Amino acid sequence: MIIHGDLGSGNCLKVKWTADLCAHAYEWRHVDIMKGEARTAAFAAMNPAMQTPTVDFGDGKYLAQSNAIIRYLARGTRLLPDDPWTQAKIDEWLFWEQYSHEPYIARCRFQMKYLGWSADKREAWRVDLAGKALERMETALAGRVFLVGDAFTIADIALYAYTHVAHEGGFDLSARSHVQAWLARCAAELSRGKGSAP
Ligand SMILES: N[C@@H](CCC(=O)N[C@@H](CS)C(=O)NCC(=O)O)C(=O)O
Repeated sequence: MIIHGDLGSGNCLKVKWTADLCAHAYEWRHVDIMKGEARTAAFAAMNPAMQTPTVDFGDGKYLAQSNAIIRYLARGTRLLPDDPWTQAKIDEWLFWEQYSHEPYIARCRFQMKYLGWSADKREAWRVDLAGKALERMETALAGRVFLVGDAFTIADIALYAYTHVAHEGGFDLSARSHVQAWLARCAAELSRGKGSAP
């Protein structure tokens, strides 16, 4: 399996972390999107959306969309328990992350970290929605250890990806104690090492 991605991208890191925890063998191929390396005909042949992460499974099968990829890689492991209701609650977070979190927090981070914008150049509406997303997480994590059930799952991986670097998008997490404690728990899980998920 070849993972095409950039280690500076939260969407790509979700895939690396999941592959590592599940002990999937892979080759990492760096794609520099700032140099247009995802906008080539060769890349489009793998993923017509021309985005990273894209995974080449080596048998003519390609998969894109970070949350679809981690869902596929984590099947049969503790990161995606078999129980249908648990999976549905995980999916709820995965869809929410892509529609109500990533477009605001990750985009502000991209503007500041990659385009060199100052915090005040960010669009006010986007900053507002990013704040609402972080507030939703703070509320959801009050009295909880992880986002779904009592255990670390791909829901946590998906949300950790851009929440742990929210400060790079100009967001201050210091007043969000539940999010901060959860980030530390996620970091500990991610550092448990290759193959710890099954
Ligand atoms: N919804 C997609 C978003 C992927 C995405 O936006 N990828 C960015 C990097 S984080 C990218 O490859 N952009 C290349 C481009 O737009 O040219 C996912 O979750 O994988």
